[in-house]
Amino acid sequence: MIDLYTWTTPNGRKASIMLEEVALPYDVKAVDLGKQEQFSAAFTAISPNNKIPAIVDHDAQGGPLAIFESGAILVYLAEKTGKLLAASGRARYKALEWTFWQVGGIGPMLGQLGYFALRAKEKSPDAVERFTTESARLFAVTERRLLEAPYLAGDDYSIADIACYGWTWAAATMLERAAPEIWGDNPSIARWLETVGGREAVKRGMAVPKV
Ligand SMILES: N[C@@H](CCC(=O)N[C@@H](CS)C(=O)NCC(=O)O)C(=O)O
Repeated sequence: MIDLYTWTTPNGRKASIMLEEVALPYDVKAVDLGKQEQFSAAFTAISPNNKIPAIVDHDAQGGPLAIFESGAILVYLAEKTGKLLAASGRARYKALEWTFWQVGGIGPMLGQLGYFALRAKEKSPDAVERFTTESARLFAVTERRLLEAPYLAGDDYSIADIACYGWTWAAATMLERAAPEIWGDNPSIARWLETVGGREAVKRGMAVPKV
């Protein structure tokens, strides 16, 4: 059995979508970020960076294994099950490339945009401008990629699509209406959101955790 430590955020949902896709049984441990539960001693022992998602695989070789960072979790679960990441060759590196592009780009930039535009006590037009421009650029990259290929890694659905789905869905839902000048016109992203969002495993993963 795998324990999944998560909350109602796009990063957390990468792990729950993946667990649903590969059909491994898992136990959800909700970490309420609003109550600062990510800083508890018990969670710090599992996720030393105090962020969700994290997993503990009680059936790992050599005994229970704790893993934090969504990219590492996606690769681990793909390799454990032999699903959604090619074992070798070009397809593997395309999937890793777009997965880590998400972890280093879309996640942090959208996270900072959300903070400076919505939650910061002092408004910083420079910071809002910086993260708005970078977010728009990243979605233009996504749109171009999905114009040339059905999925981010190429012909096949992979961990790269799982990494990007939650953040892209959240951005499309919020920015398309609130700030169309940031979101732009993205027909290929819209097609991909419908395809990926229509998967039963994705629907189930997006509903985790139940709060
Ligand atoms: N690079 C990390 C980012 C994880 C992350 O930012 N998690 C957020 C929720 S979406 C979190 O736990 N925030 C709590 C905090 O910052 O205190 C990953 O991809 O797993």
